[in-house]
Amino acid sequence: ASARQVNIAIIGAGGVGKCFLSQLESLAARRQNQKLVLTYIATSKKAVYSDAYSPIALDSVVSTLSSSSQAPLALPKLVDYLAASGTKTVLVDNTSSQDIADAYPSFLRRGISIVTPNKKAFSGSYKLWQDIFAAKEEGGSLLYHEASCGAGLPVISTIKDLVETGDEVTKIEGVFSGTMSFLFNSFAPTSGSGGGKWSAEVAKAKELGYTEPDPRDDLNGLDVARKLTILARYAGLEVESPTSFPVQSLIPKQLESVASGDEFLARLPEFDAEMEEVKAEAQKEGKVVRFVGSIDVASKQVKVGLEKFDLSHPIAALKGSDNIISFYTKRYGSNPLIIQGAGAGGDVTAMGVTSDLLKVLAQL
Ligand code: NHO
Repeated sequence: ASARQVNIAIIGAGGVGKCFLSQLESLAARRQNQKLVLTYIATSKKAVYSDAYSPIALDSVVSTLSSSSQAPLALPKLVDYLAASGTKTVLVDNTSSQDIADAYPSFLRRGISIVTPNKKAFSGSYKLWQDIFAAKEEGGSLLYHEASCGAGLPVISTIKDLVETGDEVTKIEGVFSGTMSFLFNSFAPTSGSGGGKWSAEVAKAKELGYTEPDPRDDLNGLDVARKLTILARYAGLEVESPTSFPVQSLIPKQLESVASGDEFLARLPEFDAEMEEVKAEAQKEGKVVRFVGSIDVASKQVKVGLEKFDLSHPIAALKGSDNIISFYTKRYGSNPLIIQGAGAGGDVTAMGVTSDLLKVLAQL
C-alpha cells in the first residue's frame, strides 16, 4: 500500500524554527508508513505555498523562503487554506506570537492539529485555555506543547501522565529559566568564592547568547510566570493569567523604562550593591540565592522570585543553564520526581517540538 500523506504547515523559522526544519528533514526521510509533505511555511514577512499544495522541498526550504516574494496568509485565510486540502494537516507554530496563539481554536475546530513551543496560548487568559481545549474536542484534532516549558525536557508530558493516571500533584518547585539558572549559578556559586558582579554576569550571559536581545525580558520573571501558569493549570488550579500571582522582577524600578537593552546594561552596575547584599544575606545563613518558581496546590499559591537554598539542595547545585523541576505528589511521597537538564537552546527546544510531532503522527 502507498504511504498515507500528512501535510505539515510551519509558522516561524528563527532559532528554534531552523533547528526544527533540520530535524523534520531527517524525520521525513526515515518515515516509512507516512509521507510528510510541507505545504506552507511562513515567517512574519514571507511565505511559500501554492494553491495545489505542492510539496516544498525540505533540503532547500530556508533559501526558498528567503528568496520568496509571497506574503504570509492572514490567519483566517490560513485556516481555510489548510482545512480545504482534504489531507490531515499539522500546524507547527515556532513563533512567540500572541495573535497566532489566539487563533488556535479556529485551527483546532477545523481538524488541524497543532504542535508548538509557544507559551502564549497556554499561559494567556483562562478563557483562551478553555476555548482551546473545547475546540480540540470539537474538531477531533491533536495538540502538544512540550517545549513550552523546559525546552526538550519531558515536563508537560510528565505532569499530564501524573494527573491522568490518578496521582495528585501537591507541589511543584524548580528553576524554570535557562537564563536565570546561568546567571545565579555564576553569580552565587556553591563554592562560595568566585562569582562576579551581578551586572557583569548579566553582560556575560548576553554575550554568550543566553539572554533575550533585551535582557529585561528574562529578568522581569514573566517567562517563568508563564511556565508556572501552564503547570498550575494542569495541576488543577484555575490560574487566571501569568500576572495574577506574585512575580518578583529583577529589573530595578529606575531602569524599567530606559529606552534600550543596551542602556539598561550600561546603567545596571549602579545597582550591583543591592544584589551583593542579597547574596551576602544568604551566605550568612550558609545558603545561596536562586530564582525559582513554586506552586502549592492545596493553598493555591503560585509564586516566582528569589529564594535561599542550602548548599546541598539540588536547586543550589545546578550547573550551566540547566532547568530543574521537582514534582511532589501523593504517589511519590516526600521524595519528588525530579526532571533536570538543558532548559534552553534551539536544538533541545526543537527536539520537544519534533517529539510532539511524532506523537501526533502516531495518531493520524
Ligand atoms: P525567534 O528566533 O525570534 O524566531 C521567531 C520566528 O517566528 C521568526 O521566524 C519570525 O519571523 C516568526 N514570527 C514571529 N511572529 C510571527 C507572525 N505573527 N507570523 C509569522 N511569523 C512570525 O524565536 P525562537 O527563539 O526561535 O523561539 C520560537 C518559540 O520557541 C518562541 O515561542 C519561544 O518562546 C519558544 N521557545 C524558545 C526557547 C529557546 O531556547 N529559544 C525555549 C522554549 C521555547 O526552552 C527555551 C526557553 O524557554 C528559553 C528561555 N529564555 C529560558 O529558559 O531562559
